Amino acid sequence: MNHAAISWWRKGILYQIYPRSFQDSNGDGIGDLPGIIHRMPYLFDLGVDAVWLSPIFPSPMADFGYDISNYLDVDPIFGTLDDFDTLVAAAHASDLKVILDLVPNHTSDQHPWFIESRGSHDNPKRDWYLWHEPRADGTAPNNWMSEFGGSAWKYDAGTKQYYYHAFLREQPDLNWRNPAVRQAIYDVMRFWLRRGVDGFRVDVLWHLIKDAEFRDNPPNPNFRPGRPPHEALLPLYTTDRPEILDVVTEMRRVVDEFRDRVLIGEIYLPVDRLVAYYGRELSGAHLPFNFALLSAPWNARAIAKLIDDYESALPADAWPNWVLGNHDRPRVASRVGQPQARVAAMLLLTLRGTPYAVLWRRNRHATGRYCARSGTRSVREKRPGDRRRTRRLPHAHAMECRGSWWVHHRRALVTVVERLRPRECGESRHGHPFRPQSLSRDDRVAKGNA
Ligand SMILES: [Ca+2]
Repeated sequence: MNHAAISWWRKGILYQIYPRSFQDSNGDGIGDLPGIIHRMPYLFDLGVDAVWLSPIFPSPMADFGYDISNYLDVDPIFGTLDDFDTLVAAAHASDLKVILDLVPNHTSDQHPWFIESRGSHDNPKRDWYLWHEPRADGTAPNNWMSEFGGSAWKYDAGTKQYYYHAFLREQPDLNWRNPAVRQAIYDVMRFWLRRGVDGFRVDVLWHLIKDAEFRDNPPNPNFRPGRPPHEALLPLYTTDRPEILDVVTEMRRVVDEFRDRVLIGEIYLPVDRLVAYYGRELSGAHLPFNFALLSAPWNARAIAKLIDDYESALPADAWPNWVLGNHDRPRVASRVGQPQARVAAMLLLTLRGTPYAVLWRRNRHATGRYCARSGTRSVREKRPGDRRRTRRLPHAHAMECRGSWWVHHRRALVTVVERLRPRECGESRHGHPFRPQSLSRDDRVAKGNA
């Protein structure tokens, strides 16, 4: 392989910034774009190749910025468009790429599009969202459930119809079957691409298209009590509909209107379905997130099978990727223990493909499973099953590392494990040299059970 020719997103290291918590510049206690600009030398010093900014757009913050009320501006708490332009210029001056979060599945209920849409049945924007008549008894149109618990339908007394929201009721889903909606979001993408952004991480990409007939989702025979309530149903008619692949292809075309940009998809699906998002002849996402490691049983045989299955399922020439953790999930060390977390880092960085790892900064408020400020846990306790309230950790930020097979792994290992691990683990940088540990104990257990 000619490593000089491969794309930056295959060989680079990407650093995820949670702007709210990264660096405050004006003393209001909230991180902002000037703060990120101020910390550019730190990013250069880390040696990362790209930064991914979690949402910076105007938002009522019902879901920490994943409820957007204006796609074409910067929320005043983060700064201004001028600040953003300065950030991109400063980054590019040092060959650092900038990736934005794109949230196309839903807007805020305060977005002008939705305010218009809910105004009347004949408003031109009415069909931009998913409105439906109640059933004869006045109840919700079907059994679809919000990922945050309860019905996914919210009754609007003004127009006597329900609207669909896969997440919070303050996040009405856009109607991606409407061509005008597609063009509007594609124009949003172009707006930021023209400003110089190097790509997008697309939020809940597999959610965009819902069943045209609004059929009930079937019960999940494997549902276990204690799991989030929406898992009682299989999301057959609410996610991963066949038409989504046309949308992904269209998004890729928009990205390809500009040189050397990347399209990354957030997609939680089994491997066999996930790989479809690379698109026909790789016309889809460059990198559909492979989250399989997040839920894999932590033993060598299971992981080996997972790797084999994924590699076998990949389309020809598709570039693999592996996610060991992200901002939505508990720390890997909380799941497998600190010693195995180091094994996991070694595994991640030596697998073929682009690795993603979140290294939560050590926080003295961390408790139990979550390395986050103390408030996070109490939010979770207040809203059982409300995953996103917990997932958006306002005071934590994450390191994602990316590297291409072989050439950059050593660099990634040095950067991630040696430089950041001591802060992550709260250990002396010099007191605990990196010592990989084998999976043999789990392997023995597996053999013993065989
Ligand atoms: Ca601030």
